Amino acid sequence: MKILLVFTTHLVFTTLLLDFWRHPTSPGRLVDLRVPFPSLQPVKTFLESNNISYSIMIEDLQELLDEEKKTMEKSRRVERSISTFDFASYHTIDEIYDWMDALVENHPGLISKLQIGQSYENRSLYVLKFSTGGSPRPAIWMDTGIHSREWITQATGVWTANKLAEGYGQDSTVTTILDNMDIFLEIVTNPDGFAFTHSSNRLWRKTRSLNAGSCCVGVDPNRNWDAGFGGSGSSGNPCSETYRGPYPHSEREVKAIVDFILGHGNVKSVISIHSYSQMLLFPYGYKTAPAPDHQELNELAKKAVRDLATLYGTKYSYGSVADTIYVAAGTTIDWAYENGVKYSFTFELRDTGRYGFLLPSAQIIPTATETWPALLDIMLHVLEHPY
Ligand code: INF
Ligand code: ZN
Repeated sequence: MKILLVFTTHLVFTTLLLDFWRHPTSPGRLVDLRVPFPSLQPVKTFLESNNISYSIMIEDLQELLDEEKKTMEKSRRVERSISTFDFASYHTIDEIYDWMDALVENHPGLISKLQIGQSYENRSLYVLKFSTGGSPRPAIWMDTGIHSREWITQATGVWTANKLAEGYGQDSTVTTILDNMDIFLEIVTNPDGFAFTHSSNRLWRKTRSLNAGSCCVGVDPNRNWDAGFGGSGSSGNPCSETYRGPYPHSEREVKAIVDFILGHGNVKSVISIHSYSQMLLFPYGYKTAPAPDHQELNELAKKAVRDLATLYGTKYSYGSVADTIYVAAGTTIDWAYENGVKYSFTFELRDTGRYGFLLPSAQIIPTATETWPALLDIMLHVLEHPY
């Protein structure tokens, strides 16, 4: 009976073009599902006849998409007229890349821009380097937007870069951190996907590489890493949102980071930022065994989410990926951890599904602001626990 239900579920869900925003984990856990209008009635019937309870979080997605577009256009007009950058608005890749150049120009002694490679569609992969000298200092790696539709993450990356730039020499914590460590921040980690979310499909998650023998495009760049590659929680089907790719590091966007981190040789922390679900996660994801540093990472995560909540009361859960969400093979933080980066974390930023990936831009600054103390907790801990 159970097997039959799983089987029919799969059949129903694939033919109805359903999009899991939050994936099914263990039985009894929540899932978030985007349902195309023509599939609405069949889905309701299916759920009701199987006694599966549900509630509607977003009545009309198109309304939110239209709203988001309108808000962006309005902000763009204001920015043009007074030539400034609006941190409370979502931006295109060109706008973000231009802003990065201006930031570097305004902080020449602190920030530089590195190009670590090119995307599948030949866009530049840029990393902001925050450094006060003496390389190779112990370093923190941060990336946002590896899943392109998670727009709150690139926006938080921009805000955080600005906060670091303004904080050095002003804020004692930032100054201490940057007097002793370097920070590398890749804001648009999946530029092809990001451009595609602006041009064609706001909800695109994967890269944009073509898959041999399939008409489906893209690889999940958070299943493409060489850590338990090919294991459960990743798919071998190019049409899946969690397609792992043909081999580890097949994606240029992933390989560029691998080469950078290994080439640097002194990266002590990797912080990979996703949305949504309000979680702070650490290894492992590809297996349920606790990481050798589980206790220390767990304590640090606990402190970070407590400090995050002090601003607006935003509640985060925390723990290993496998314990907290699901087993997922081939992820960034497992690769980093297995390659000697002890302090490897993934944030899942706001919200818990009310808006999901379409978080209103009014929440950009509150989200980035509350995340900041959690980031500082991790960085300070790294500084105080050299290894
Ligand atoms: N969800 C998880 C995913 O990639 C995030 C994650 C992070 C899983 C780290 C495993 C390890 O499936 C999202 N939403 O992408 O952000
Ligand atoms: Zn993600």
